Amino acid sequence: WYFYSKQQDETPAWKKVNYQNVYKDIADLLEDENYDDGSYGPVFVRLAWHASGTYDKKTRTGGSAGATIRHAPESEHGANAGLNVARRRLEPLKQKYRNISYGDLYTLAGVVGVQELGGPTVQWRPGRSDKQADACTPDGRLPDAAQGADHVRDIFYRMGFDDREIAALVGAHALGRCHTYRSGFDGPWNASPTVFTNFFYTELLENTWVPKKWDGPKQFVDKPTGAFMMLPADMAFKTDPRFRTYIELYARDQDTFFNDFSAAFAKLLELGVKFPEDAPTYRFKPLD
Ligand code: HIF
Repeated sequence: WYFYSKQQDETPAWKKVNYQNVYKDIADLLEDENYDDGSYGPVFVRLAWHASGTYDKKTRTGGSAGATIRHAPESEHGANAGLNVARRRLEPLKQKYRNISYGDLYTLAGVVGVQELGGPTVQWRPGRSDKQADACTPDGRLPDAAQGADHVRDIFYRMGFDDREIAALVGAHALGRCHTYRSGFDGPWNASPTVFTNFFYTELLENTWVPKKWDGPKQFVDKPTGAFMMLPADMAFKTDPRFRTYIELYARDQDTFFNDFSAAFAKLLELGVKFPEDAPTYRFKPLD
């Protein structure tokens, strides 16, 4: 058996994956004219964030390392409603690249979503190793959209972010939309939900937002058209004076937003991950 074990391949699984190829294959999965606004990019970004945003810096639990978001009960937490759609879309790539971990696949899908929809490049490292269901985090670690600035701070400070980083992250709500059958909320934040822009900030500041008249949960719509929405938690960035300083900055300076978002999103995807020492940092080129 000594002989046999000597001949075993000792290369760790994460080193056997060509991540540039995975990037390209994820990018090829984005477009689908029959899905939502035509792209899986936004829901991939949400998957990457919800896989990572369970991190608690005090207990050093949660985060993307174990990809516990794919297991019940975490997969069934209310905040994660609808993310099975994103995981199912990515599953063929897990089969194709057997050596990639789910944690790496889900976070890389978030990078692809941001970059291929026109956002900044986001540094990314491989080497997360998956955990089983017993490592699932308790419910309640992701933000409740019905609440305000104090709650948003509680949640993101727990992960280790400061006000500027939180304000930079929230710009991702330029992407995608709310679905009544997932969160109960309804509608996109702006007119181009499949393009990464600083429109979250410009729309938030420039529009008059009024409570939507409906039977659903409290949310806001823009006054002239009613076509766009804000969550109560989004509105907190306009009313809270310390958040508002950064909202104004990112509304007038898209480059600063892109730089700050890139750094904060990369940090989010790495929360709680112990990378192998020789894990390289990638900066993938967006495809043409
Ligand atoms: Fe979201 N977010 N998010 N979010 N989110 C939703 C959708 C998206 C919050 C709540 C919601 C972030 C922070 C917060 C994206 C990305 C990010 C929805 C609607 C809710 C309710 C889900 C649905 O019905 O499909 C709250 C309360 C947050 C704290 C402020 C991050 C910064 C903005 C961290 C982030 O990156 C994306 C993308 C979507 C769109 C998903 C889609 O399917 O289109």
